Amino acid sequence: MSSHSVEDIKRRSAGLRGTLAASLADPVTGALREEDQILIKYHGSYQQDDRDLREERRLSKLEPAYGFMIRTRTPGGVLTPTQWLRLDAIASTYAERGLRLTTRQAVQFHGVIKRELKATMQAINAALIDTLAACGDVNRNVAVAANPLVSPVHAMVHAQAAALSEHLLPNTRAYYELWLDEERVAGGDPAEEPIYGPTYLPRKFKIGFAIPPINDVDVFSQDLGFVAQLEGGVLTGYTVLVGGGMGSTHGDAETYPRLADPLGFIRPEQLIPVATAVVTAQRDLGNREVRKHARLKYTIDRIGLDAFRREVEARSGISLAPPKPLAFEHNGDRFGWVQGEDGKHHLTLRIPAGRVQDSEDIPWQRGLRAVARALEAAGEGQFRLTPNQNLVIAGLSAPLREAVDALVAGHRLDLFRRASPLALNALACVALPTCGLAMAEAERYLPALLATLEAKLAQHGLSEADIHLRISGCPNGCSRPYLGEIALVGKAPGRYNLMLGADHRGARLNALYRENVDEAQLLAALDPLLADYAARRGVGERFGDFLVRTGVVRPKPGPIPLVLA
Ligand code: SRM
Ligand code: SF4
Repeated sequence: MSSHSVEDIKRRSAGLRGTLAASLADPVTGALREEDQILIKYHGSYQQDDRDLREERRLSKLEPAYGFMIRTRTPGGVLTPTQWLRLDAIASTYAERGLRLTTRQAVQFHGVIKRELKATMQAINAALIDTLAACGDVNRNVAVAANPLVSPVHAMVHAQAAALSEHLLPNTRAYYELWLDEERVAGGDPAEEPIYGPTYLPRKFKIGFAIPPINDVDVFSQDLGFVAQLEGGVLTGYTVLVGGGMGSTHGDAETYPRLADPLGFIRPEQLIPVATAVVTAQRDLGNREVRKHARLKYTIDRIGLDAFRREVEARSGISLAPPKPLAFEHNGDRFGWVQGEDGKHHLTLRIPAGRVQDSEDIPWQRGLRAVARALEAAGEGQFRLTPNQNLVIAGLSAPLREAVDALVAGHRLDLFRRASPLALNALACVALPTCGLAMAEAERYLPALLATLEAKLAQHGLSEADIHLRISGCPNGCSRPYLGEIALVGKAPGRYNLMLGADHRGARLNALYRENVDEAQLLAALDPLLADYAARRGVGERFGDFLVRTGVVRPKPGPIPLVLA
């Protein structure tokens, strides 16, 4: 849909209401009216159809098998055990394929049918979780480092991130009227949208908080990133980054992944005014003519970083101090038990592609239900979703740790003890059958791809090599593939662009190495590179760094000079 149409739909929507109520009530179809398909995103849901069934249904002259994806707004991915149990029950009652933990610390449900959407939304809200602004041209779920080691700082940063998430919510009551039966105030909304205005943002907007030395949120990929600065364990402020983003379009050089640039340094109490200034600057300066060029990264490339900084300073009335050096050691998650600074125990579990669904091998959903019940009964602990589709069982006393350990082992949830480093760190987006934009498989292909690549690594004596693999079903980049040392970006069924050479800190983008390869061509391309890596790598040298040092790929330099570690 063109920018103009989307802008018009937003403007005419009466605060994101449109004709959603009528669309939902229409019993003749499982779909919504076209305009309402746009508006429902702001309520945290997407209309999709099962692509596996498309052709069969077309031939049978049936409408597509429509189903809705629902995404939670869960800043920093923090859930109580009771909330987890509620979401688990919702997945079993209304959705298909269990719960899906996302790359932005949300839970997604897939395949909810239209006539059960409202009941599902109500059940989510009854768990004190909402889905407002989880999708659409607004600020999305705020991502926060999940690193359990630094729990006191995590709690502070998480509280600020949650406050920012609330602050940036749309003001409209449409969500509460439509899903929770709130009475509409005569004459419309009591308040306008002071932050967003009548047409919201030109495009989606993403905020992430990192706590060094771990860059688990891939902070350079966010529109707006905050890197916590700690002195003696105390939060002294944030280095602000702007203009990251992953999405691109095949064959269109004017769209590209981009890493965020450092804008300046702020004190903790300056967070909300500065974030608001960045959001409103993008609201007013972002491209509303061409949606493909509407993200903040293009605004910054168009007007320049200095001009953008001046804009933010003028709007916030705050002069930004120079950015601090950023000391990241790695991105991704670290698995297994750790004892945090608070003395509590935390367990990071590997959940392949974030899919919490019982399989023949591992009863993920049943096992995590048992863990949540144990936490709930003990009255302690949290579930924390990570930005890499994994799960931290956080904040346990020693006795509860023992009980959880037994449950985890009993249900075989301790995949992190058995999986290869390659498998532990791999990310795959959802792709088929639900994603309407997928050009190739990702999540469903991941197990077979891992087995093939693990065999290839073993041939070269590289089974223990910690190589970051990411796969996306299209160039939109939902698994942040341009930050993978090896990445596959879907082009067509069974075919991918092979990208190589990102680093381990999320601070260097990879580069295109081979276009449109199938699996055989992929293995043929990787084979000599892996042989060379096995023979000539330096001590501790990562695969991505090796490929850059040896000139196999020449990625554009990122904001690396700032990264000290
Ligand atoms: Fe995404 C669109 C799934 C994180 C960039 N993304 C979609 C849609 C909604 C497809 C659509 O528009 O019809 C996908 C739904 C698939 C499904 O069936 O569930 C989808 N994105 C996801 C998730 C579930 C991937 C996952 O496997 O975990 C992630 C949900 C995040 C969340 O909880 O909010 C998800 N998407 C991302 C990320 C990574 C991140 O945010 O850290 C990116 C890259 C960062 C960025 O935004 O630049 C990302 N998604 C996109 C884009 C490209 C945006 C662009 O600037 O070009 C699209 C397409 C679009 O917006 O037009 C997209
Ligand atoms: Fe869909 Fe593409 Fe995102 Fe994968 S990267 S979930 S295929 S939009």
